[in-house]
Amino acid sequence: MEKTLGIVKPDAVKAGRSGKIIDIIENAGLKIIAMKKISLSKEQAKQFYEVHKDKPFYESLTEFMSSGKIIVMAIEGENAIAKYRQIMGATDPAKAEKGTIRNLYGTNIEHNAVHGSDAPETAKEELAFFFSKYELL
Ligand code: IDP
Ligand code: MG
Repeated sequence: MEKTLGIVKPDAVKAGRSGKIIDIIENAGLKIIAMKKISLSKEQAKQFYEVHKDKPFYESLTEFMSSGKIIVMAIEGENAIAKYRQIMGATDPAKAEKGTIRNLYGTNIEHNAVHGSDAPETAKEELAFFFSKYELL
């Protein structure tokens, strides 16, 4: 069993797509073991995406991620990290496979509806960023 962090980003929350997205996650056989709807300050968004601090899109990405409510989810299942990345689709919705979350609900490479951790180490760090160990039981 593996855990990963998923986020419904502000674009998809604003567009009223969170229910559809949760449906896709559950239909893939993944379990949401913790979930909350929150707002990030600009500072928190910068901290969360610190790995991208030297990228040209860092400023705009962190502005976007702090622009409205997000839904953070702890997702659990067998190979949850890879499985959830697969149902999210490619970073750029235009390149995301048909039927993936980003293909269905993403707008562009930045406003791409969802986030997902990319490896066991980052999943652990990202889950701890939003959830206490008791919330993850
Ligand atoms: P990922 O979300 O598929 O793991 P990353 O490369 O980790 O993709 O990028 C993090 C987030 O930064 C993306 O989900 C997207 O919102 C944004 N992003 C990535 N590349 C670009 C870009 O070239 N322009 C604008 N935003 C980008
Ligand atoms: Mg990433």
